[in-house]
Amino acid sequence: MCKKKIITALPATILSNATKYKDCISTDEVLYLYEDMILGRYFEDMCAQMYYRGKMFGFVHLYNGQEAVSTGVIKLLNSDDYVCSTYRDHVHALSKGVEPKYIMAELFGKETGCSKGRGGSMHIFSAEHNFLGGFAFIGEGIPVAVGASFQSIYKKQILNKNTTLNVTVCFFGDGTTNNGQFFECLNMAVLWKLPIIFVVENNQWAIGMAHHRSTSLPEIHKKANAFGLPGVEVDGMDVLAVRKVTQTAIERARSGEGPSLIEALTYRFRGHSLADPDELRSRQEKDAWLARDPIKNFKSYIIKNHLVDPNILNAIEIKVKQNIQNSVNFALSSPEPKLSELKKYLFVED
Ligand SMILES: Cc1ncc(C[n+]2csc(CCOP(=O)(O)OP(=O)(O)O)c2C)c(N)n1
Ligand SMILES: [Mg+2]
Repeated sequence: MCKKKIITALPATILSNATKYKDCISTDEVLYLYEDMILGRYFEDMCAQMYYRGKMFGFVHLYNGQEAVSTGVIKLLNSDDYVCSTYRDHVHALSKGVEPKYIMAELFGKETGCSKGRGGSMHIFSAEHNFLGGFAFIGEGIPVAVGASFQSIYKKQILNKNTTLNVTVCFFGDGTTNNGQFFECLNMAVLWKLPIIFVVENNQWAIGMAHHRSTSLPEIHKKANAFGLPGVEVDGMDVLAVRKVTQTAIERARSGEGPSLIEALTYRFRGHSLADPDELRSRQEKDAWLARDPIKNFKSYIIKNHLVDPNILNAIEIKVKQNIQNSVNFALSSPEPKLSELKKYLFVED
């Protein structure tokens, strides 16, 4: 029988690397990153409240604990770059610039939601932001993201459109890397030198299955070697470390050199979904990761290094809370979709 292993620490090489990334960052960048992380955390906390008050239906998977990954990666993208998410998608959409009120309204099933209230939590979508979704099936987004990156390169190289090569970022979890689409898509991405970045958010668990019990080689980044693309491991609780490795991957993709894989080691602070009592993970393991909270750590780093006046951080927190309250009010006061229009968006209309 497999012995229970508690994953509490990151590899020493990762931890020692992380501090050296924290060198040159401007005050504006610090504030930009901090605000995005706070937005993600407060938004999800509000979702939990609203879910338990019966305002949302179906499964709702929250992102608490993983904010450094979304912020560290997406905040480096151009607005017309693509992001493909999973069912844990609210915060990726927020980082990509989808307004919280449209996501909240979607979660409430309202007509004003970003998917017109027909999608819900697992199907956040915004064509305007090149945010490709929101997918309930694991691994479903990977081929979609490969398709998006294929059209980018096709436009530039075959249709000779003289545009900047768009980059696609595809997020998925550790458990998903045991699915076939992952391997098939790494193969195609390398073969066609696609401008795509595969970001594995290794939060150590796939619902109640511990990562090391379900996979042949728990160091996922090493699987990239088999297909010939760079695979790097990063401390996913350190926004600056994530940002640093993403910069390299974006430069590679944008210049036509091809795909990269980033494995971000992280942890979800809540159960798999809001319906999960979260009884399978040990207290000891949870506490070890909670002590590495990416937002608290980034805040104390900012304060310790006198990067920003703490009052400014407090003001950001108040502003974000107000924004989220406004989003709830917007969602509450928005209309339901009309029953007669239930099938309205199933097919493209002429
Ligand atoms: C194709 C498919 N098989 C099984 C499931 C059931 N399922 C939902 S979430 C999940 C675990 C995914 O874990 P991981 O990829 O690590 O993502 P995380 O939830 O940790 O973010 C599974 C197996 C599914 N949604 N789709
Ligand atoms: Mg996982």
